[in-house]
Amino acid sequence: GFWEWDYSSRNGPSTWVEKFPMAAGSRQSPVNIETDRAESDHEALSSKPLRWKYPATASRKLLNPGYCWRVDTDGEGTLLSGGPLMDDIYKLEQYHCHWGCSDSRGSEHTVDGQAFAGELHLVHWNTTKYKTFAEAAKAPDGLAVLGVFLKVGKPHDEMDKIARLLPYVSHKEDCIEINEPIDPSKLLPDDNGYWTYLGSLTTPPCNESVTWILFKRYIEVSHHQLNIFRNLRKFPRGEECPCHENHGVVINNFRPPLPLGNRVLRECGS
Ligand code: SG7
Ligand code: ZN
Repeated sequence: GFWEWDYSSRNGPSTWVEKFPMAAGSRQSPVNIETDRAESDHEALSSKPLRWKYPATASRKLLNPGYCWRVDTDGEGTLLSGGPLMDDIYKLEQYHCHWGCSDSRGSEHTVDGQAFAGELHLVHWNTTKYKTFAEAAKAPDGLAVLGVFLKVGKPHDEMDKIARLLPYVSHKEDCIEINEPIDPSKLLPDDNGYWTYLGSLTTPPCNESVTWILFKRYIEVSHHQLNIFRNLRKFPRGEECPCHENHGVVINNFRPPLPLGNRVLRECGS
């Protein structure tokens, strides 16, 4: 069949560049956050605090695209602005997650070389400057992704709403409508200190269109909740598992860090 990118040894991150030349660019994500190197340019970032609004009713569908779980929103009433985004208004398009095979790996970004058990991404697009998500995804200031690190600890109530629905989208291409509201703001840490830098989508086509905003504080999810993520299948319902790797479950769906190069890493708050 057609070549499809994934996270396997065969079609994984090191091979993406063959079909997606952007993956070899100098503004790629994720990166390792060297906390010592972060510039705390207080005025520029804190003069406009980061603010967001996410009505729980905006979370519409839960899907398994075969390489993560994803919640698609209708964007209605959602907003992200301030901080590195200045006065531009971004809307929430979707949120999804990356995780490992064990609790010691799974995040895409690392902090001083340390990986977390997972990383939640809230993907937004700039509605001030662009007309559609697709148009924004091609522009250098088109997208903004909020990243939240996941650490294993106590179960997370809001994440549990997702975990309890995942068995209904166990196979690739499965999709259900969300009826019980899921509030993405409840998936964010209490403190809003963050690191920010200019980067890319972490999956093909690896567009260099993302302003990354990574919360310094992690949230806790339970080992059991992560195991539910690890039970998703990479292949469609009714199909035989085509892959001999890991019995076709979605694990280690993270891209390893790439060089920050001469990009600036900024921080705001603690
Ligand atoms: C996940 O990460 C998916 C992708 C997403 C990609 O694989 O959520 O979204 C879709 C529509 O499948 O790609 C264009 C896009 O949002 C990369 O997003 S990320 O950089 O935040 N990890
Ligand atoms: Zn992501």
